[in-house]
Amino acid sequence: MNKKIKKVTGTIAAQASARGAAGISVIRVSGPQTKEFFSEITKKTPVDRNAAYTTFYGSNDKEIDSGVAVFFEGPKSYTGEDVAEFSSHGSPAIVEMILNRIYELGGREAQPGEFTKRAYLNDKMDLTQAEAVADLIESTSARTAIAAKRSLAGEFSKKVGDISNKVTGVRVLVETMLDFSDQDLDETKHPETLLSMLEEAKDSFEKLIEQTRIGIRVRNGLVITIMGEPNVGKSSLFNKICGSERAIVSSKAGTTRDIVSENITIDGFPLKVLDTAGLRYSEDEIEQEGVKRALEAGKSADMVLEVFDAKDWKTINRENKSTIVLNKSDLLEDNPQLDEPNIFLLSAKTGKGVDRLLDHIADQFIDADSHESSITARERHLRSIGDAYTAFCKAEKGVVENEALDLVAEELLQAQNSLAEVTGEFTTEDLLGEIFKSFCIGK
Ligand SMILES: Nc1nc2c(ncn2[C@@H]2O[C@H](COP(=O)(O)OP(=O)(O)OP(=O)(O)O)[C@@H](O)[C@H]2O)c(=O)[nH]1
Ligand SMILES: [Mg+2]
Repeated sequence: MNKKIKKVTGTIAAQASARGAAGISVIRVSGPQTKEFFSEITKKTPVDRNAAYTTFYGSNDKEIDSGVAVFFEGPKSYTGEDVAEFSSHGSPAIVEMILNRIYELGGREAQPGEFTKRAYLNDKMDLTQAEAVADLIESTSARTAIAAKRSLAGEFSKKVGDISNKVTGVRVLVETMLDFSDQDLDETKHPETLLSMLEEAKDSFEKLIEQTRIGIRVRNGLVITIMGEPNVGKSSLFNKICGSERAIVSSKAGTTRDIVSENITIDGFPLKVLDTAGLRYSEDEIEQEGVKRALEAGKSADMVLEVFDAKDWKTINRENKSTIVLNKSDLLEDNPQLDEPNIFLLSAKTGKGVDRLLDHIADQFIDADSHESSITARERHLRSIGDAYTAFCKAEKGVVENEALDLVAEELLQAQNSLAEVTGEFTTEDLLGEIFKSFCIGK
């Protein structure tokens, strides 16, 4: 495993702004021929970090448009290479003409995320920061955007780096203890010191795992699945929560078949809400499949809202149910006595009581919010940190149980390597391909 797998070659170009008609479109160029392309297209000599108002020239020196051209001399640029940005009028036709001129001059179309991949390969950022670029672009809520910005600024990498340093410290001590007998070691290199260092590193590991879990939630959003028997008003509640008539509502039991999903935000946090088919036995194959999907969606949800008709409130089995919604409260004649905090009596029809449920959902984010330093993270990070932690715990057990220190050192090295996967110090071409393919072109 080696970070610098392959240096990328060629000068790449792509539209960096969104496609379609716009006030302004930005075309970005990066690579060794950038200066040459800049001079050909603007008929001006590129000056580092200077914004020049200029004419853009196409093939045969034909004028295409006028706009602003900026040149960033490498390595002080986004990608670490020479970079140019042409801001033209936002017509897709103009963008196409400028790009065609660049291709004619020997440039090629950038692959998805290739600018950021170059930034990573040229040590302008590590892998978690590169991923944070995508998180930031894709963020649909203010909280996610702020957390992604923190990861981009290197806060996540720093947390990983701090633990890696602690593991290195432990490893160095273990290696020293391997090489020298107890008598030759001063008191800073004794087993008690080793144990306290292990304990400190373990604490940091556990904190990081928790922060990473929260980071994944902040990035992906909470998934809330609405479940219950047919006709209890699941789709009505779904529509109320989402503020739209997205799901079909009808008095016929078994209306919803497939999963209906909607992304919303509550207090600036992203949520994905799923409406599901009513749970019942059915001979109908399509309905059976719908029920199967509903059960699967329930298993993978962060939170399940179990909906019932409020008239049945006395007979509901409350065991093992996290959030119970008693719907159709508007049809009740007498008010049930309910004081459990996880039971919500409401009417999806009138909206009464829905706010209390939304507050309860928002409370699930308190953890994430209380983390001033919340970052965005991915499952991939949690897997590698988890692997590192497992190896680290084996090392700790080895020390406590007086196992051979060379085995302990081996586990610590394994822990370090797994941590290095997070920031991309060690990585594989496959992983890079996987990460950057989800980027948009031009980033
Ligand atoms: N009075 C009253 N009627 C409601 C309320 N919520 C839903 N309904 C009615 O109950 C019926 C079923 O509503 P849906 O939202 O389609 O129920 P569902 O649980 O999604 O049903 P399936 O998709 O068949 O599983 C419809 O006629 C709704 O108008 C409520 O709070 N009060
Ligand atoms: Mg429904």
